[in-house]
Order: sequence, then C-alpha cells, then structure tokens
Amino acid sequence: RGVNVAVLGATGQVGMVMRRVLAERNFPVKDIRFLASARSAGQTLEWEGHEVPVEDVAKADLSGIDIAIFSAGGGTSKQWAPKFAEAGAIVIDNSSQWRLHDDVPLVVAEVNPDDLDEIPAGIVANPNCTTMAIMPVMKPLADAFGLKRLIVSSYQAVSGAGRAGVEQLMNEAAAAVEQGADKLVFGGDAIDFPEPTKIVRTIAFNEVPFIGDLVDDGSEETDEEQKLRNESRKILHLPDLKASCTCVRVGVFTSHGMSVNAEFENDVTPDDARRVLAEAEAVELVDIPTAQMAAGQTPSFVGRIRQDQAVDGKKGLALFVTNDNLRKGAALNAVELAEIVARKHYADQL
Ligand code: A2P
Ligand code: 11C
Repeated sequence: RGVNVAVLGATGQVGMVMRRVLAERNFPVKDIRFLASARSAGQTLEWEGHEVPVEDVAKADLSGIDIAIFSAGGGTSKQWAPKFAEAGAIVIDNSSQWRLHDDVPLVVAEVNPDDLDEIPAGIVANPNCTTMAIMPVMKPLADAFGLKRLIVSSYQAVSGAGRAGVEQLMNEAAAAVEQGADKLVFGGDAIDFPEPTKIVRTIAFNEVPFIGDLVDDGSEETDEEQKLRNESRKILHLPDLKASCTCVRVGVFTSHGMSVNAEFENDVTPDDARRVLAEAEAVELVDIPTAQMAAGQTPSFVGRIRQDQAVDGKKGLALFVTNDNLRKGAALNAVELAEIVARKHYADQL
C-alpha cells in the first residue's frame, strides 16, 4: 500500500533534502522514482538502503505516478508540471511558476491546508522560502489581532540560489582566508576574489541587496521582493494586505532571516504576541533567533519581539524570524503538502 512518488530535481540542493525528509517522515511510499536532467541520467541515489537510478525527465514514462514533487526551477516546472498532471499525477511544485495561478493552491501546511481540498489543475504550489519562514508566525498573529501591513527585510542564505550559490560562497571564502581575510577591514578590493558565478556580487563577507530579477513594471522591485507580498496575500486570504520587502543575500550557507515590522488593526503588546506564538504550530519562541540555530531544524524561530515604536499606540510589532530555507522553506513543506494530498486525494491507497 502507499502512493507512487516521483521527485524531479532529485540531484539538487532542495532535492537532496526532499529525499532525506521523505525518509525521515516515513512517507507512505509504494514506489519512488528520481528524475533530473540528462546531465544526471545514469547516476544513482540512495533510498532506504538501495540505489535508485536517476532518470532523464525528457525520456521518462510519466504514467503511474500519484504524487510528483518538483524542485528543478521555474522553466522546468512550466514545461513538465502540466505533462505530469495530464498523465495523472498531482504535482507539488517548489518553483515560483504556478504560485499565483487562480486554479493552483498555494499552501503552508499549518496555515491553509484546506486550500488543498480542490486541486483543479493537478498542481499545488509551495511558497518561496522567505514567505514560508514568516507565515506560521504571521497567521496566528493575523487571526488574533488583524494584520494590516508588513514591512520585511530579509537576510537570505546562499543555498537559496542552489548548489551554484553554495559553491560561490565556498570558493570566495577560501580565497579570502588564503589571502588574509582581515585585509577586508581596510578595503573591499583588498582580496582578489574569483568572478561571481551565480550571486550578482561577491557574497563572502558581504551583503548583496539584490535577489532574483528586476520586474519590468516600473516598481524597481525584484521578483523575489514581490513574491513576499503576493504570496502572503494569497496564503493568508488577505488580498488587500499592504506588504513591502527588501531582499538581501548574505554570506550564510543555510537559513534565511527576516526582520518584520507588522501593523495590526487591534492593540497588541509583545506579551500578547508571545502568548499567541507559544501555542502556534511550527513556531519556536527564542530570545535571539540566528541562522545557525535554524539550520537543520524544522520550526520558524521567532524572537526579539518588541513594540514597533514607529507605529502609533500599541498597534505595531517588530520581530525577527529565522528558518531553514531548504527544509521548511522548501523540502519539508513540500513533503508535508504531499502528506496532506495523500490523505485528501489518495486515502483509498493508504
Ligand atoms: P541536474 O542535476 O541534472 O542538473 P539546484 O537548485 O541545487 O541547482 O538543483 C536543480 C535541480 O533541478 C537539479 O536536480 C537539476 O538536475 C534539476 N534540473 C535543472 N534543469 C533541469 C531540466 N531542464 N530538466 C530536468 N531537471 C533539471
Ligand atoms: C532565494 N528564495 O533564496 C530564493 C530561492 O521562488 O522558490 C527560491 C525562489 C523561489 O534565492
């Protein structure tokens, strides 16, 4: 018994964590298939003690798959999700490709699972890791106090840019250490860094306020910055939520940090917020949330909760959230969505 599962992008950063999370959570797998590009065909990946060959998606037989979890980029998803759905699978897609389509549910497992009751196009979308990090925190606060406005600045890890982002930080950090990283105290050009390969500027010992692509709509925002606004509105069912985000890449391997200033309809003190968040699923209250604290862990760590002094009265909060961008931010939520989909749509097979 169980469901037939396929992972597209199984060889990537998120795909690797997906395989681990599927095994950790004893997902009810009947048969598993790993797919990627022609580059990886012929490799094998371990699954529960045996080696599974990686298939080139372009040559794969798509029949018989119940749930396909994708993390292979937007272009691949655009091309392949409809084909998998047509062949009978429900696709859970980690890319940004389908998130804002009306007939595609965009879901955080603890926040809006009932949006998975109907899956009209056979495609479900997993939110961006920045949105994901704050949704389990903002949803209970929104329900309790009425959320009006979000101002967010992100501190995003290089693994959000995939394996190539991780390699860029490793190579640059190695060059800096070899040449004497302390020279950077006196000048940003004191180290001869390799040319950036993925992130648009040197990322080792640096911060780069540019993630994604500029959107050609006159806003001068990047698509990554717009995702937070658009996805939060859809997940929280608050279509008029005011939200603004500045996305910054930092020289951290894993876990995104988010500084949040939130304005509410009703009064809320930091103690009120802590009381609500102490009960929230997938949230852990701490004093100082850090990236390293969150890496390899499941919850969104939230702390530094203060009254926002830039909002009149007691209607504003300032807080900081960290969350593992590869786990809950991507692979874990996708697997949790697969679990809900299995319960709601493949109950007879479980
Ligand atoms: P491959 O390893 O064969 O290139 P990351 O985000 O860590 O870079 O990983 C991206 C994942 O998406 C990898 O598993 C990669 O496979 C897969 N992928 C990228 N482009 C394609 C494509 N055109 N078809 C299928 N899989 C793809
Ligand atoms: C990053 N958040 O850190 C991005 C990666 O919309 O799923 C994921 C992009 C997305 O670069």
